[in-house]
Amino acid sequence: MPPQVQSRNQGGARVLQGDLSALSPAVREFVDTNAALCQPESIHICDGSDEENRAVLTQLEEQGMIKKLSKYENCWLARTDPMDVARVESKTVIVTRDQRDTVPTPLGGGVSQLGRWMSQEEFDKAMAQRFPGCMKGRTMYVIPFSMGPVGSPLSKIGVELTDSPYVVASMRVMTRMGTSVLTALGNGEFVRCLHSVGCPLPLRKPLVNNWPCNPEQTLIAHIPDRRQIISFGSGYGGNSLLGKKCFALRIASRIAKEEGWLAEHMLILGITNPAGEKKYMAAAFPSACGKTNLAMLQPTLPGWKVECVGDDIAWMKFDSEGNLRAINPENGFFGVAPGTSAQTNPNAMATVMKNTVFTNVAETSDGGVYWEGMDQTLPEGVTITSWKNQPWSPEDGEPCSHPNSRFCTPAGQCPIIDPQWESPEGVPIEAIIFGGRRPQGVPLVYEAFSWQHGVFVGASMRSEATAAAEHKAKVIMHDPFAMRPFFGYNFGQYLSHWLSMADRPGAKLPKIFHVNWFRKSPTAGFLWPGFGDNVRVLDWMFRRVKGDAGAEPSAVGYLPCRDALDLRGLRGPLDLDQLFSLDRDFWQTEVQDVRKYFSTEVNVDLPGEVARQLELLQQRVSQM
Ligand code: TSX
Ligand code: MN
Repeated sequence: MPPQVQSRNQGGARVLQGDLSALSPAVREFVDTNAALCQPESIHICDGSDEENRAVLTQLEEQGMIKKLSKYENCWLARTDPMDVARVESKTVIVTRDQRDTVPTPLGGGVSQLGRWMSQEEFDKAMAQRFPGCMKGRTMYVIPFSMGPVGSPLSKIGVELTDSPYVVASMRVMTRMGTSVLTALGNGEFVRCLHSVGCPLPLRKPLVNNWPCNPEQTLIAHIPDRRQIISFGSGYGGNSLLGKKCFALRIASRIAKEEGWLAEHMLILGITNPAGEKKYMAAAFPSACGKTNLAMLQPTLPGWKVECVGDDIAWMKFDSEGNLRAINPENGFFGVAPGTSAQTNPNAMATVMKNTVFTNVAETSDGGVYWEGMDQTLPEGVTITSWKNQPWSPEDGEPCSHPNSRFCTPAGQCPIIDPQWESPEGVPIEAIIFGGRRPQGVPLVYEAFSWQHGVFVGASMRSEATAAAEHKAKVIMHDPFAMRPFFGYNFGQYLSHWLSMADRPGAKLPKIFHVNWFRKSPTAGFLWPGFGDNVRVLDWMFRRVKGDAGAEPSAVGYLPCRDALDLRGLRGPLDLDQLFSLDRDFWQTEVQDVRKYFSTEVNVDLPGEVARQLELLQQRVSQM
């Protein structure tokens, strides 16, 4: 037994792995303070090794939290408490001195849709109600992690304290984690992340599915001024893997504003044309638009190649040459499983065949996984167990997998991972794509007239979303920059920050585009085949960036000239007129809806330039 196994911290917690005295004074102080508060039985400083990972997975298996999937290599299935299956927006808050530093004040005094503010006093009370003794009988894991390649000038370091071994296993996939991060940190700054499932031992009531959580007391709080994230009561996804939405979007967007860069909810892809020229693009889509599918696209046009840098988050900064350099701060994909298939995303399917933690998907009797839209005919005699751990058949009427079920899988395993995906200087972004799921009115693609117009296009983003289970109707929701749940500060100030990029001397501003793969004909179905054929749209953007594709101005932006889209080899007929048609009534209504949204939700914090872009759009529409 190594000597440190005997050691205890000041509060009496046994140190199971690692050496507290080897931590930097600031990390040590962070661990000691929170161990004293949460009173864990033991402390484990994560080193990120394979042996540690095996031990954590074995422990999870013994606790009945995960199950080995015999059909694959090192793959696991977790079933959560059905009360803990998604991010909880209503319980996610940002703590600042003034409410206006977090959210604009809605006109008429309603509740902002652009984030939730909590006062320091209210937060202190909430903290004192939840954290004292919350880790009793459990191990507190210390997870040093890097968002971005270890040592990259664009990367940032965090330390997450958690009582969930599921979080340890997931953070090892989603971030760079362990001893190398502590070395890179030295005595530098880090984001302080504290997480507890909120179930001290002995339990006050029995667990559901062996999944500890405390839904009544769930709270996910961010204190950007102190670079702190404090999460209680949920073990799931973005609520507990604090490097992802909490750090890489909410806290990072605040840091980015201060430091002059951008932290965005964007995929990053590399695209190579048949001549071997390569460009990088970043794209923001609301949920249910197939962002991960686009990030891993298999092009149908001969000679084209798409490679994946990231599927969810981009950190972007102009370098000294004026190029916008982007890194993917993550190390894995935490993707929605349902809808992923060999047809829609063969590269994702290949990625998840090993070293993957699945959560809330269905299980096959031969030790595999299953979900809605997997489009896989099951071998004779193979049966399905649902995410709720019940025998399942298609006639049941309920889905076998939870609609928000996930795979958590290493990015490096993606067959088309970009050779530069871990480049410390980042990849040069030449186009930014916004998009939405718009069944009516919005053309397949258009290009913004200017950076300022592009910022307006991002601010005006809307997408069709399946509303809450109570009302089945689909509604077109506003989701500016696909960041609505993820802004780390006032959206009006965020828009000013985006606009300010145009004032940077020497900055080569990327072109900005808007796409809509989902336009429908009033009579038939989708007007665009989508998926691999989307490369035809990327090809037009690629040539626009190079300066050799035709475009004509319209009310909404530049549209491809008649012959500018490469449609060779497209199967089936295509109604280009309908796909690109602009209807004056539709766009007048759209302008009114966006105007109403800006004035109620952004109110006095709306930058004058964005208001001006709305006026310009209205004028162009009225002249259609
Ligand atoms: O991901 C999608 N993409 C982007 C792909 C790179 N999806 C799935 C959305 C749910 C997450 C799409 N669905 C896309 C798309 O481009 N387009 C559509 C709509 C569509 C669906 C089915 C067909 C066509 C369009 N089928 C046939 O044409 C046979
Ligand atoms: Mn996302």
